[in-house]
Amino acid sequence: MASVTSSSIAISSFTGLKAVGATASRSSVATVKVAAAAPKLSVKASLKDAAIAAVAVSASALLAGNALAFDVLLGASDGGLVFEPSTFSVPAGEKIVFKNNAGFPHNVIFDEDEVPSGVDVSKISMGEEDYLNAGGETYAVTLTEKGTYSFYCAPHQGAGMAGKVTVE
Ligand SMILES: [Cu+2]
Repeated sequence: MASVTSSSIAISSFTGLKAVGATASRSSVATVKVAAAAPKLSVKASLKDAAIAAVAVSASALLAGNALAFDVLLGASDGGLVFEPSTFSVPAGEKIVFKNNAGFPHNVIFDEDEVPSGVDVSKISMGEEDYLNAGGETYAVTLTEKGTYSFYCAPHQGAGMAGKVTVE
């Protein structure tokens, strides 16, 4: 378990940096709204206020932590041995958080034959012998190479617990 925990922390802090960059583009949207909502201010004052608003947006996004993450449940609430959703798309660089929900233990293993060329599955997978044993435990990963990735849960691969993510 120790290796799972340390790996999750390392990935989380790495994606924290990514979140800052991603927030910058979203902040520009907020800037437009602020300027439009304050027509009586001079142009100079509007720009200053907008800059302050942009900083506030960045800070709140960082505090939210998972604001830019895509969540996948491990095990359906009715006990089904599935990923929920099992097929999805995320923008390159967005954190994917796999969260233990039911029917655990589960894990997340990427299939070396079904990832974009050049991707090292050992760097994005949990260990075959590492499991999320309790409800609410998470495994986070960030995929930066565009393409389609197949993954499965080692204990439940035979039961069909598998999924596919397209990184766009
Ligand atoms: Cu499983």
